[in-house]
Amino acid sequence: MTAHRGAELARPGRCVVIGVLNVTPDSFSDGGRHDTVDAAVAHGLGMVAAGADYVDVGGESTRPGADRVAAEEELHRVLPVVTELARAGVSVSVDTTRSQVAAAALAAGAVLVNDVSGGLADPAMAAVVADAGVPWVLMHRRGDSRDMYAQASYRDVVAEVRRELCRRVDAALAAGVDADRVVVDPGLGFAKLPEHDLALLAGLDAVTGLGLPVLVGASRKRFLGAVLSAADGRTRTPLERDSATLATTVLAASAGAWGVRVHDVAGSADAVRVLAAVAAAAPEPASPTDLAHARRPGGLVTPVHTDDTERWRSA
Ligand code: PMM
Repeated sequence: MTAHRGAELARPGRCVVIGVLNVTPDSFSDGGRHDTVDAAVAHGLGMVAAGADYVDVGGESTRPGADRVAAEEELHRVLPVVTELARAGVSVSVDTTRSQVAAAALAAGAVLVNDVSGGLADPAMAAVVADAGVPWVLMHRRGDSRDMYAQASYRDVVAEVRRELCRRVDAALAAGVDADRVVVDPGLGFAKLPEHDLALLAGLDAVTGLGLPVLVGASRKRFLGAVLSAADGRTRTPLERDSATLATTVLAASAGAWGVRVHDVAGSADAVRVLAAVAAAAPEPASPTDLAHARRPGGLVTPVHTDDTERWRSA
């Protein structure tokens, strides 16, 4: 069973950056790059030095068409890396849909469970997360990596993803998971075509409007390659999509996302810190004196941000 210790969700006062560490031979972007424990741990530590708040360790590829790996193999890939990083003081997230893997990773020191199935793949996952008292990322998807594009059909992708995420949250809360520890993720690229990913980014307000922390995982994904395809049809390789990813980090953080999950940590870590500094330099809301001046004979008060347009409109 997992240790009863609990962990709070990181809230550093800016968008959180989660570094991706896939210890798989075949993930679409970084598969096969960290094929020894030492190499994976070194990469994880490097991401923390570059500004990552969490390192997300995954041992099963979610690449479209990928077959599932056995639980024993997933454990074998993930556990030594989680153990070493946690021992080094890193906040480790485990990217798994299996309760058995989550429980073992939490016992080895992981502090967050990132579940791309939103709890659907393993009915025992909710109890493991509730028992451990750790944050749980519930990501939206339909089907699994073998068949997800068959279900990439939406009339209104933003509304449907929002509704389906709500169901996953309801199920998590009903299973005893603490509402303060639930994060939702629209699941870019999972049972989504490029136009769906773009619509979800454009409609992120509808997801943040749920009032829960939102994680966005756009890093190096196919839709960015599609946007940037050259006139001759050549699309960027995943490794050529980091500056495009940075644009999505700025967009997500500006829309109020709790966090972004990225491969190139340095760029996103810098970007979210700059955004936070700019936000901190924004003018204070109007003082009570300003509000008194803005009071209208009819008893109406202009909005707290008494900008000229608002004054003009209500004059
Ligand atoms: N994407 C991937 C894997 N895990 N987890 C969350 N919460 N959100 C994502 O968008 C997400 C994820 C696939 O990307 P990868 O193969 O580069 O890890």
